[in-house]
Amino acid sequence: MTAGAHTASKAERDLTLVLPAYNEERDLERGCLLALDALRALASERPGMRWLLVVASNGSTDATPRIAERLERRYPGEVRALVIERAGRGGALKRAWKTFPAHVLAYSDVDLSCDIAQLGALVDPVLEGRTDIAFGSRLAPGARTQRRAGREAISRIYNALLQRYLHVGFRDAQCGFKAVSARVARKVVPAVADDGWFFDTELLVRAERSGLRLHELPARWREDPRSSVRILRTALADLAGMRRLRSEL
Ligand SMILES: Nc1nc2c(ncn2[C@@H]2O[C@H](COP(=O)(O)OP(=O)(O)O)[C@@H](O)[C@H]2O)c(=O)[nH]1
Ligand SMILES: [Mg+2]
Repeated sequence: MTAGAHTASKAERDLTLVLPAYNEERDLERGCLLALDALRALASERPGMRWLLVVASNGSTDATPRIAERLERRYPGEVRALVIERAGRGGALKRAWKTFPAHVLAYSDVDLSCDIAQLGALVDPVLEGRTDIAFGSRLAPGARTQRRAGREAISRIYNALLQRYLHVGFRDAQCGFKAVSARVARKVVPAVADDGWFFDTELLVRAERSGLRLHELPARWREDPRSSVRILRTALADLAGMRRLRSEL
């Protein structure tokens, strides 16, 4: 580990990777096993690296929490299961990052739509102190993105609105593959009011406005057509979030 990483926080762990999970009984085990493989591979190339995989579920009505607890029992010291009362992906991430502190706090969608082989490329710039936030971007040059035309169009429109109305310098706020430093987790994450899907956007906008460094990683993204996003409701919440941020910042 570099000095940059160690001055960032007193946390003992180098990396906490969270899988936020909502009704994921079908995909959770597969996602967890592949994420474990990726973490072990990463650590084998970085001697002494300490990491933890956390499944953070809330609001699930299926077997997700039980599967997560089974995985925790099967992989002691490597997997932890966290069950949170209130629904929403952002709130789950906030809680998991706070409960399991590390020099780098990351998350990936359970369906691993963003190629988990990119984990090293995501976390290394933060671990080495070269950036404060790294995140997958499906709209950056060099990205390889497969998704339905409708989702692609909505994503492009949404990010164009962010550029126009909030003057952001990044291209894709919503990719489910992000990593932040312990400092961002301490200073910026608690200021993020949104606990749902807008959490990602608010985190990036607040970090950029605070003068922190953002690193966009061209994503290799293959959409899983199964989705928990309710498009209309989420789009309206995103617009309300944009309006709120514009008045607050
Ligand atoms: N903990 C938690 N995770 C959620 C919630 N809603 C969605 N997720 C997770 O967020 C990730 C992205 O969801 P997904 O349906 O794949 O979104 P999409 O790829 O944008 O269509 C998945 O890992 C979901 O399980 C929630 O309320 N709580
Ligand atoms: Mg998905």
